[in-house]
Amino acid sequence: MAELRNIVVLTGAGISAESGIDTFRDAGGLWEKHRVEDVATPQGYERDPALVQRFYDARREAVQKVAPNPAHEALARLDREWEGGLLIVTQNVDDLHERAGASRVVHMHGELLSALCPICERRHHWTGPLIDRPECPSCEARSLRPDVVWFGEMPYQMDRIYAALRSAHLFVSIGTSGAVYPAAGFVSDARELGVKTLELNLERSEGSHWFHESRQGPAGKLVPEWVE
Ligand code: BV8
Repeated sequence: MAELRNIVVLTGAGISAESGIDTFRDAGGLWEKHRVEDVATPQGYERDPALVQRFYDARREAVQKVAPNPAHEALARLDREWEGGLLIVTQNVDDLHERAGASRVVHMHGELLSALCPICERRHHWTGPLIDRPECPSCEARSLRPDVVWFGEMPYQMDRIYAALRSAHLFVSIGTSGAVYPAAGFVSDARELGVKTLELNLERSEGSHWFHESRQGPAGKLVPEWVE
């Protein structure tokens, strides 16, 4: 791997599965019989804010009770030791990459432990519930929402992500079904740029055919093996 200089890693819910966080495929529809596409939309929030706040309050509470797994730890080791360029682009809204020690991380779909004030547009580190409509610490408006990117909203830091893909030599996708865009399109973007592509996933995904190489297995086993 020494000859490769810049790496972009994309992670999805599958990398956190072995930490005990349900993936969307497993939890999809299980949570109060709602699909993530229904509760993770501005329309869903408009329609029933309490339902959506409860959905995120429950996940914000749960994420603070689990720990990073060997896959997060291996990526954090790569982050510390790799002298070349590295960007971990995660679709996940948990903080397990950071808690494992990674720092070159971008949360393109936002973060559970952050609350966004739609009035003053400031973000606040947030560990408690939002259901009780707490005041924004900056402007005191009582409209804080989860700081996550819902369907139909623009993912965060897309310019930075595409710049990293343009200068990458290797694109590795870990634990994602390839069901949600624009993240699911990164592999074809990378291929068009001549970037080597590798998929590490429990099973073949919707995008497996795009990858030069696709390995199946649990991230807790495949990621440490790949990082070594
Ligand atoms: C956008 C945050 C453009 C919240 C999420 C109509 C209108 C508008 C947009 C669209 C539209 N139709 C389509 C779109 C685009 C849309 C989209 O892609 N829809 C899909 C349903 C077709 N995308 C968007 O809307 C995005 N925005 O396009 O904006 C735009 C342009 C200009 C101006 C404005 C806008 C925004 C999408 C972000 C949605 N938010 N999350 C929250 O988390 O609650 S998406 C959410 O679901 C996750 O973040 C994640 O991205 C996605 C689920 O994907 P995965 O992470 O892959 O999880 P999944 O469960 O699916 O798969 C898990 C995988 O792990 C599996 O493959 C499994 O095999 C594997 N696995 C399991 N265990 C393990 C394992 N692997 C390894 N080891 C294990 N142990």
